[in-house]
Amino acid sequence: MTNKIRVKNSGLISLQIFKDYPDGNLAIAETNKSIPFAIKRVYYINNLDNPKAIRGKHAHKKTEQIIFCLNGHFTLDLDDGKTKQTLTLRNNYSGVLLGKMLWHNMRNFSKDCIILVISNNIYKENDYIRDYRTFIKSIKKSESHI
Ligand code: T46
Repeated sequence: MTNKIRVKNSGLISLQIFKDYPDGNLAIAETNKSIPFAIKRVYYINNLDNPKAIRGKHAHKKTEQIIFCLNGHFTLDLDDGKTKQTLTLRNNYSGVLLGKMLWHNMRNFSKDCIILVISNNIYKENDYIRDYRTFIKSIKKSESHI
């Protein structure tokens, strides 16, 4: 994965790791240490057997999340309304911040892919923008208020 994220409201987040080779590695996601917000929700996505699946296809109005690939790999498309960037996430100890108003798609999953997401908010469907034209309109509207 690149260490240069060009889209707004994103960035790489590295977990603290204890490497006990060959007895395993221990990675820690702790609020106000590696994780820059108070964690309210954790969910994971597995059984990604459909090679044509595209997940995400939305932005969040306020919720901030960090997405990790715990196993396998997948492609993450990011779009802040101006800049677009595509990353490949592989099983490692760095995640990508999905800040507010950042359109994201996940696709091209390996069959063994496991995605972990840490969120600063409980699930609220009204925090999602699931229509791309509405997302672009909201970005333009917020820019006109600056
Ligand atoms: C995101 C990406 C990275 C709930 O009821 N509670 C939850 O906490 C979540 C995450 C989902 N759901 C329901 C809503 C849908 O009926 O589960 C169903 C599947 O969710 P969705 O289609 O939004 O899944 P993804 O993979 O497209 O998106 C998910 C998160 O929803 C989203 O916030 O940023 O992962």
